[in-house]
Amino acid sequence: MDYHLDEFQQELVATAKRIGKEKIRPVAAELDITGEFPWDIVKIFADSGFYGLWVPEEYGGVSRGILDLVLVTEELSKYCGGISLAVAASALGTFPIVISGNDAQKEKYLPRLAAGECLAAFGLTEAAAGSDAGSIQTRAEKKGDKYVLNGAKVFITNGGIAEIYTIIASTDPSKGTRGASAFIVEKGTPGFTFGKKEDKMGIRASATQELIFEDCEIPEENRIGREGEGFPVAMKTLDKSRPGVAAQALGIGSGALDLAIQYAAQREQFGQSIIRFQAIQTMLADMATKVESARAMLYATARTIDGGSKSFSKESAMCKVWAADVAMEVTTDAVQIFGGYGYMRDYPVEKMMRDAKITQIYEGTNQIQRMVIARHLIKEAQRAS
Ligand code: COS
Repeated sequence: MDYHLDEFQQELVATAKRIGKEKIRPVAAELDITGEFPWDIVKIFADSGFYGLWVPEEYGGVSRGILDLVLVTEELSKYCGGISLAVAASALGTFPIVISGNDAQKEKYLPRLAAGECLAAFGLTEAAAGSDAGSIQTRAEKKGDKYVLNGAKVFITNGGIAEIYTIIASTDPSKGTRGASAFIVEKGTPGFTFGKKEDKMGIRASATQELIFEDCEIPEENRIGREGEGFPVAMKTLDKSRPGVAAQALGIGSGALDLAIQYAAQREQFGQSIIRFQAIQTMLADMATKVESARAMLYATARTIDGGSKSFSKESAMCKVWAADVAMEVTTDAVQIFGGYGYMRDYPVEKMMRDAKITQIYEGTNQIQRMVIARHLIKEAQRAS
């Protein structure tokens, strides 16, 4: 399908494809084993201008938008769903500042982030606050012109390797979701350390680590938005970042489809290549149809956001839920087409299946996305009646 990308976007995709082929593909399997973070590739992402895409021009970016982020993430994820996260997770960590930060915060942090001189990470999830994000326990207590943070955040993508962290903490536990606030915390701040480094099923080239705050003092000027606005800041951030997860899922699924087609064309059984069998053709046709529908919905959502729509939670949840489910189905089918070889680590499709799984879980499980969608449907129906 021709999505009529502009010249800048076509260039962007071509650049991401080149990096994917030349730099990511040769190391993806090895980093999947070692779990090493690919700093050399991040440098290439930075030099290619990827980190400036979602940052306004006046703060060192290029004022592009979600569609550009999605295109880059999709393309890179065809080669490795873990390495591509070094881009998308920094976008997630930067969005609270872009969306709700004041001028001083934007001036201080965005130029470095846009240049890719450092990465960002987003800290919401806690051991006992996953889907129920409103029940966070990390406390930010106001003391004079400072906040003192105590608590821990788990499963943080870019944890340990990012320099800038946007953290949601409770400033008033009695108020629940209305008592949370958002903060910028820099790596190296006394009282801010890193805990458990996760050993994951997939996306193993992406760093995932616990953040620990022990009497960590943050200046008041690092609070994003007003006190009590942290939960809406987090939700608005996720509305914008979930298409990035959809793009990661789409790239993984699309990459697995390409490999399955190539393999089916060359693998011979019963005296002919297996792509000539209707059973395989039907599988490939279904896989391709699902991938294209995920892409169409994702690009439409990204254009809705970039076009300036005020409310897009439902669309964002829809494209995330659909692309993630498609990625899981398509990568599983790709392993099936590869047969016994697909199950072995010598071929890349089993990694894709492992990488795809996380997209149904993080940035809100697919069950939570369906809840968000249903809540919107109910509200829309009430408005219409
Ligand atoms: N944009 C702006 N504000 C929003 C919002 C959005 N998309 N979604 C909710 N809010 C506001 C609500 O309007 C409400 O404000 P008021 O108290 O002023 O009415 C407040 O936030 C609380 O919303 P709600 O009542 O819907 O909160 P719930 O506790 O029911 O939780 C879900 C809502 C489940 C959707 C939320 O907790 C969630 O997204 N969970 C998944 C978390 C997640 O994605 N984690 C991944 C970690 S980050 S990688």
